[in-house]
Amino acid sequence: PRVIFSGIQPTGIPHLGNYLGAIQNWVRLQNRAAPDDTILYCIVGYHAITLPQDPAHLETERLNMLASLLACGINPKTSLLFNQDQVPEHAELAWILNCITPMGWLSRMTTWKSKLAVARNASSEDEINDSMLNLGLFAYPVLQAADIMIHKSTHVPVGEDQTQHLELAQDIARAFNHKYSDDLFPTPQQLSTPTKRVLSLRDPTQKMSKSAPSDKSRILITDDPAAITAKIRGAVTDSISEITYHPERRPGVSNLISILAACTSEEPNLDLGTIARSYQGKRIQDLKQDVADAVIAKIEPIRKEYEKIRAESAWLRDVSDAGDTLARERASRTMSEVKKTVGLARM
Ligand code: AQP
Repeated sequence: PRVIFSGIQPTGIPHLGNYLGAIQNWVRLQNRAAPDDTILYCIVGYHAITLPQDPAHLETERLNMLASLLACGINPKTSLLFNQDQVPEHAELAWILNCITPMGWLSRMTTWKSKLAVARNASSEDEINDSMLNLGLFAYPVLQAADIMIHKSTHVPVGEDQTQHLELAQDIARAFNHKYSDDLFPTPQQLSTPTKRVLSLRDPTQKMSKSAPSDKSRILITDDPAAITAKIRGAVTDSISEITYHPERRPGVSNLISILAACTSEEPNLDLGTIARSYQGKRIQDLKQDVADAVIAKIEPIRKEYEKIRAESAWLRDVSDAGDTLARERASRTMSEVKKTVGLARM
């Protein structure tokens, strides 16, 4: 039987990239699961605090994320939906994994390298601006590995941008098994979505992201039709009037075509060049109008559901308490095995 696991940071309302790249697939997996599959989805507060967060704001964002996942179709009766930060075993296993993970493996992570580059640029001298980097940020992928491993997960649905972290989790699981015990942890497999990385609407060389400074760079699952239309109309493209699909040369237009395909079809091998050709003789405004309509059709039911669910605070807390309790029971069973394996069992 499969153990399907994934997580998301409570760093803002999910955007179209989070939805098309991850959450939509989580819902599909949940709805098509075999009776003996276990499905776990969590909100990873411990990851969120690797960057500065205002405590009151973080509390709100955690509830917003819970409401968002439920609005997108995660069913707490079939999926174990919980808060990673309420299951201390995640952090406890991360510590043990820290002790077997070479620093070189973490230095190679592109997410770390880009954070390092930003810190270097922010510094007046050729030194690193130390205050922008912390140990948690460096060890972020180890905590991810612990999240996956503490539940003995076999399958991890994440966006294409997470492949390197998932490969690291596989290496860490293998390293633990090799050092201590041959079969305690399964090697987790990535389950990718057919959707390409969704790019920022303001800077199509970057991915769409919750924490990018401009609100106009992302479409949120809570945006109303007018906001969606305005953001798509304002999407940065290029000066060529023809519509063609060229992700490298024309990332802005190609991103719009890819969003259109993802919102209108479930076909994984759709030829995006064919879609582009169907716009021959048309203007970029025509494409943008179709993209806006397709995104609205996808997002509007979710937005309405979110408004309803977010008002039910008592129910949200019940869902969260029930999930946290079950996840903790599960995680503590693995933790006992791990502590025994490494020589830290109860005396
Ligand atoms: N632009 C994207 N396109 C496709 N998939 C994406 N994901 C994120 N951005 C895109 C997928 O969303 C899931 C949850 O991501 P996360 O919240 O854990 O962290 P992240 O990848 O760092 O996402 P953000 O939106 O960029 O958040 P911030 O700005 O807080 O760092 C993952 O499965 C990811 O693949």
